[in-house]
Amino acid sequence: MKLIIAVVQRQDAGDLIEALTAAGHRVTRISSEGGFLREGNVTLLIAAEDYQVDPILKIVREHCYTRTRYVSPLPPVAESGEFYPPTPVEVQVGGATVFVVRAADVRRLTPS
Ligand code: 2BA
Repeated sequence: MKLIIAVVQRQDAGDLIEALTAAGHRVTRISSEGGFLREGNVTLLIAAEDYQVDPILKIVREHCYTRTRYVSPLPPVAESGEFYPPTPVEVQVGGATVFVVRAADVRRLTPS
């Protein structure tokens, strides 16, 4: 059994979750934020049997797109009176960052 942790862009999350649930997978959506861009993204938790991992990754690949973002880096330390307009740096974000980790067990607990 595996736990798939997928960090995806918010714009892709809705369609991806729909496709995963339509294929019979259980998904938990967590709102998250990337440490580099400090922008909201979405982290999905998907517990799956080993044989389901490749089909799940295929669905993730099909629904997550690469997008270009521009980041303004901090300007260098300037002498007083000098002005350095920050030059935006191009960054490619996505498709998805995926961690596949071994899960010992998945239990759904109900009151006995
Ligand atoms: P962020 O940390 O906001 O990163 C957004 C994008 O910025 C990254 O896209 C990457 O292209 C770039 N980037 C990140 N750190 C950088 C750095 N130190 N120098 C230059 N460029 C950098 P992705 O690689 O597609 O990552 C998208 C999001 O996935 C990340 O958002 C973060 O939330 C998550 N992520 C990526 N790699 C991770 C890792 N090793 N561990 C945990 N989360 C990760």
